Amino acid sequence: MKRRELGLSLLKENPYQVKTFDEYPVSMTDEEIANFCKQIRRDIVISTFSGGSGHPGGSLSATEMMGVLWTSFLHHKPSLPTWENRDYMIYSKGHVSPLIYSLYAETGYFNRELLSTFREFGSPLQGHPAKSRLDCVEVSTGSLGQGLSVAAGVAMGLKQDQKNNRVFALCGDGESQEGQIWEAIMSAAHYHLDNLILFFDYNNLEIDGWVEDVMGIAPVKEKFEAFNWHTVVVDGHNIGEIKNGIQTALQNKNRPTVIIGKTIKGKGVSFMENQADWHGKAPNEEQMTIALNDIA
Ligand SMILES: Cc1ncc(C[n+]2csc(CCOP(=O)(O)OP(=O)(O)O)c2C)c(N)n1
Repeated sequence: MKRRELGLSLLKENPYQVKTFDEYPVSMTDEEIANFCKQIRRDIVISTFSGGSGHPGGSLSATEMMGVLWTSFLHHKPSLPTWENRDYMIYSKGHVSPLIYSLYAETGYFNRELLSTFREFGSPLQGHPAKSRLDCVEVSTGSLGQGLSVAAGVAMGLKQDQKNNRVFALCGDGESQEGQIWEAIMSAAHYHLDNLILFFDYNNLEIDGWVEDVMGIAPVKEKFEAFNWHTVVVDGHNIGEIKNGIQTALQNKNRPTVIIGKTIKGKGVSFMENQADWHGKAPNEEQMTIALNDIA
């Protein structure tokens, strides 16, 4: 209980002056996006602290890729999650719910203070995003390997209906050890789904350690190319590179695009960086204080 109260009092603050808008995308400078991402990191740390559990590592690694997308490219309306002109964002690695909920909060789907109920019994903010609890969740995910197939199916349906909405997805490098991911990659290319853009969070770590030790996946770019995907490699923490990467992906025709983001698990929090141990663990109060200082 004490954790939730402390979390709530911290969430009442808005140190990076994040503003919300009626409709996205909006035009933001790289500095404004960087501040948005700092607020996202802060929320990830505070919500996992409040809940006493959760997945900070892979949430922090994907922060810039999602921060750029959500502010500057994704068409969405926080007051109307089912807006017919929205782009679809599907989190194949659904365990990064601290990141997902923070993106909703910081763009105005709900009040940031709700993040203090993360993983509380009865809260809409369950450990993995559940459409039955929260209508802005596009697809319930958490069982690794499935989300990309859903994204490919949505992209195919939009094409058949001759609609211009785009579909974005996020998957993890450890997640790509699931065979279903490669079935989705194969079918997305076969059906020429150029309205599908996948962010591949290449942080090199999974739950049990280094991806290459558990089950090697390299060379990732070459494998996607062999499956006939358009590939873009970016520094997944560099806002300018991510912007360029998305722009390139949006101009691409006839093939799906993967944006391979070279990232650091736990990015921005000194003691979490590159530590598999911080895959699915909450900070205590002392660790949270250090983390918030690191982010600032
Ligand atoms: C089908 C399935 N098996 C196992 C898990 C448990 N699990 C949750 S996260 C994770 C590791 C994922 O690694 P990665 O995709 O690299 O995620 P990231 O490092 O980006 O957080 C595992 C095995 C799961 N959620 N679903």
